[in-house]
Amino acid sequence: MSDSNGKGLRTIIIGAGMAGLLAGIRLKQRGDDNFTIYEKGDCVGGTWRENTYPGLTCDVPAHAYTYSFAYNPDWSQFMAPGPEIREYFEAMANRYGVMEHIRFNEEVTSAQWQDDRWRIGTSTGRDDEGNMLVAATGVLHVPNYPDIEGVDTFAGACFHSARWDHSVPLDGERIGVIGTGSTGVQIVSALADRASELTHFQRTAQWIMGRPGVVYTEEDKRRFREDPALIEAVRNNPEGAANRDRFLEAVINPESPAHAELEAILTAQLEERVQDPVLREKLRPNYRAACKRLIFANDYYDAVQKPNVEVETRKIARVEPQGVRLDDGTLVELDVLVLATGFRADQFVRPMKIKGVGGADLDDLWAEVPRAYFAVTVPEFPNMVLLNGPAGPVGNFSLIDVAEAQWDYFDKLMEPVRRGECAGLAPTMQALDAYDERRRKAAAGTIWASGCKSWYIGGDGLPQVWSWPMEYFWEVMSKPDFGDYEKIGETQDA
Ligand code: NA7
Repeated sequence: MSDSNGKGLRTIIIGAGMAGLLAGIRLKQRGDDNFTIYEKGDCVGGTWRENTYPGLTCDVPAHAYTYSFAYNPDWSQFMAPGPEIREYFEAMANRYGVMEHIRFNEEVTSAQWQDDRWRIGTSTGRDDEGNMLVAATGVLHVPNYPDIEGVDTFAGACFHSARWDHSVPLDGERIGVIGTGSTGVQIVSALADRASELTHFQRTAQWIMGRPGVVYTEEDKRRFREDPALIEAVRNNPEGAANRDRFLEAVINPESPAHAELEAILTAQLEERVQDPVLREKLRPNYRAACKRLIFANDYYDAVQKPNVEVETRKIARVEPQGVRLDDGTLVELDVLVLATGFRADQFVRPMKIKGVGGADLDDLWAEVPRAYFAVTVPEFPNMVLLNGPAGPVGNFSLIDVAEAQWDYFDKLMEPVRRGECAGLAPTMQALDAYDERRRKAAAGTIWASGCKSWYIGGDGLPQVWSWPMEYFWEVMSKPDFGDYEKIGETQDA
């Protein structure tokens, strides 16, 4: 039972990455200590804990990839390296007193809405219960292993980019990298000067945008520390905002002048920066710009023009103990093989088993594709919020801003529950269906649906990405429409 301000209510948070920590911090800030964060790993950081590959860099400017309430004047670069971001989250977990709420090395394996509350089971056999369930499990956390014959027969070291084996020597080795997403591009850029021979196996060429390689000096950091308005200026830089707006226009409306301009900029960069016409044609995508998530890199074109680096576009036939056999019979001999082959982006909270009202199974509702009302809540799964959940704004923006808006929405949504008016709130199925129909229509008209393969595309063949202007997202997140929600369990002590 809750008291009138909901202090008796308990929150279970799944995941101690950026979004799970945010939920914990926000609860602490409202004076609520009644929560536990379950984390399957042994430290905080989520994607920045799992990914430790050489060259790991966030593709959003560091001062924008920062909690709105905790600026960091010490970012070393305009785009921060992964380890620094993980340290930032660790510092935040300590600063806001969230660390002691985290149970590490404990994975939530099941969650069930029963007797007007969530009951969860964990990998250590613990049972716990709470009134609210925050699924902050991240989007890209289940590695996609390629179905290439013979991968397990390779005699050297072979690992997925998100399972980097730091015991494996890289200097002077013959290294192969499969995959040309943002990860593969960053790894190749970082290893070009270290490998004796580096082969980048490319199935699909990528559109690549140069990014500022600005390194902040101690003097810059001192100025950021003394004058937070300078940080604001980076976060709200009108040129950056204008570029973002133009980019959004380009992806939502592929026939717009903004898209033509984007494609012209990317094409000019390719032509100016890659000298060898044969290599240039290998690197030229045969689909429209930004159909796949745009890659930001300032050193990839330089890396692949080094004499020890090869972009290999011939098809991979299989992997053999000595290396990669191409389908024309050539063997590329390797010591190390990195699988930068992406993630299964449709998993979200899965493989966890989640059951809602009356035993409703999330796997059933998500059989074709994960669905959530405005990307945050799910019918029959009361008081459950998905932070950075299905079809949210994942395209080249700060997911921190997105998670903060989603948390604020959930916080407002839970007011009737905190007041004791009901045990739970979930959107109606009608509301989800109506939203989803609009979403599908909008998604079908975006650049992401223009005919390339990418992790944005879901089981229904449509992009699982927010397909309207961001203003609309901020607007719908600013205030829940309670008319689309139903109360579950009119109990409590109101
Ligand atoms: P991505 O962007 O999903 O890229 C995966 C890459 O792996 C992509 O180039 C794929 O080629 C390639 N791939 C996957 N399977 C195979 C097989 N079987 N053979 C050859 N190539 C294959 O994942 P990333 O980790 O790079 O980036 C994910 C996100 O993390 C990124 O968008 C940022 O948000 C950060 P394809 O293009 O499908 O031909």
